Amino acid sequence: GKAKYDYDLVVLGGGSAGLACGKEAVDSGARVLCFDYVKSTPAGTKWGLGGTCVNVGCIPKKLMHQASLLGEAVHEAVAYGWNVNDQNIKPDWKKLVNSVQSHIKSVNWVTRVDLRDKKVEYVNSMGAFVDPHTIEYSVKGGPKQRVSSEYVVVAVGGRPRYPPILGATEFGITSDDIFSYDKEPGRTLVVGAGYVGLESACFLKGLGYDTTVMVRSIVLRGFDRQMSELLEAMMSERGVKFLHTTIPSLVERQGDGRLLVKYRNTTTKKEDSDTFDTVLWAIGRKGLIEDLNLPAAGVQTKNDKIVVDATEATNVPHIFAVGDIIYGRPELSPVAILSGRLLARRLFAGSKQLMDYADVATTVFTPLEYSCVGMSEEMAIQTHGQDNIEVFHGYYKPTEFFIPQKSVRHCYLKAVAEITGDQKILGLHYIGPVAGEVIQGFAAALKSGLTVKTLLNTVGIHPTTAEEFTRLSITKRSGRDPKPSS
Ligand code: FAD
Ligand code: NA7
Repeated sequence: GKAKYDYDLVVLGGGSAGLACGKEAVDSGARVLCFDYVKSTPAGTKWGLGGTCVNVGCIPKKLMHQASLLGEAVHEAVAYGWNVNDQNIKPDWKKLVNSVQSHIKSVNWVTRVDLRDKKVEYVNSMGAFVDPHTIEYSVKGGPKQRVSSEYVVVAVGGRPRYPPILGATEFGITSDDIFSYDKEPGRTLVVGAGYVGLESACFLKGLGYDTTVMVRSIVLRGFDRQMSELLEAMMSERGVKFLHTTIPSLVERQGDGRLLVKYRNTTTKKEDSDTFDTVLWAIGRKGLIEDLNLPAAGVQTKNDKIVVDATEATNVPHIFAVGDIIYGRPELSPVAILSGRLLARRLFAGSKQLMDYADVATTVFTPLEYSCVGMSEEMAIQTHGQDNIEVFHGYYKPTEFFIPQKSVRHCYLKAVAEITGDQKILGLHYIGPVAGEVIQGFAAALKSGLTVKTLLNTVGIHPTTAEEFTRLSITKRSGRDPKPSS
């Protein structure tokens, strides 16, 4: 008979979460329509299908990170006997941006073809609720149209925030602009010391631009304190400057075109100012709930996010939310993808499996990267008590650092474990080369109940840096020096 609704599933947002959910639903026989639309930034930047990760997040970030690492590697190559003239080497910013953007364009294209092949209908438009089962949209300024759906999945993600100060949107840019920025960043002020701020500051510094990070409170709030401070020290060693306990108050364009930033140190109360070519806001992201007309559907929100239960259902049982738009969950692409896919399987393939948000590994892509899985030391102390945890730690020297005499001062790792029995591991933390590659495998082990006993009975792969995890013999409690002897 005639279906009650036009579609089984309408997905709002074609990013990591929405596309994964839509594609999986079609695989289970559902009729799916996906809306995706990108509003341009105040600086005029726009992009294609695929969401934040592909266009203005993980992917371009990793490419710029790589570009910056290669700059370091050129100097190391000389020590290894390569005849390269490493004096005055400079990146060509425009060429880098072009390379990054053409990769993104190819991913946009593949994404589109994939949707067509999988028969996920796609409309390049914003979608908004008119009632709990009906979405209104219009294509390219055309007339308003409506579709109805049995289920609606909200996967609209977020966008960078701007501070409420004069000149912020007019003169500042964000991570939404930097990866396609058509002029060289030059002397740059990065405001915000979260994950995005630190990564941006590092690739800009690595590419040769004078970079300052303005920190309101502490770097990497939410991450392990010791590791975060070590990371900051590593950045300082590479010449990234920090303005501590400082907040901006004004951005102005000077006669010479450069940007004058006024700011205030909240500890000393001192006002100051400096001049930059680029000001990059990295003060966090806000969920894109404004354009959804959620009141028409009766969906509950908290701050700028959507509240869901363990099944990703909102307070309206047939409306769900996945990805960055969910309140209180990690803002990471693989989290968005897996939760979207599992939701589709529950809706259309009879699955009961819930998304497990615990022990999700993550990496901060700074020149020495920081990766971790599980609890920070603070969290372990808070949940288990100081007396019930043991922290194994050590500094180490990557073999490949010796020849170019690269600093090993910040190569450090630790395992936070229960103190009794086989010492179940609660968290693993590593600063060093290719941290994400190192931690990914250990993340699966930790999810399988990894203990210190097992870890120390695992034979290492020599010579790697990951093998340091199999040699963690010094506990913090012992007071022994965690520095390597050789
Ligand atoms: P998004 O990918 O943001 O997709 C939402 C889509 O919906 C967007 O295209 C949006 O324009 C569209 N939309 C919004 N409202 C509507 C509407 N009403 N109608 C139709 N469409 C709408 N994660 C990692 O795992 N690793 C990383 O290294 C990493 N690096 C990052 C670096 C940066 C600079 C940033 C900003 C993020 C990074 N992330 C990283 C986070 C990752 O990008 C996000 O977690 C992920 O993209 C979230 O996916 P999503 O589907 O929830 O939202
Ligand atoms: P985060 O992790 O929320 O970090 C935001 C940073 O900006 C943090 O250091 C904040 O300091 C700082 N901040 C926030 N508001 C202001 C204002 N008004 N002025 C100055 N500084 C401010 O966001 P990110 O964008 O880095 O990362 C979000 C996610 O995207 C992350 O989880 C990744 O997965 C990708 P605070 O600590 O609040 O004092």
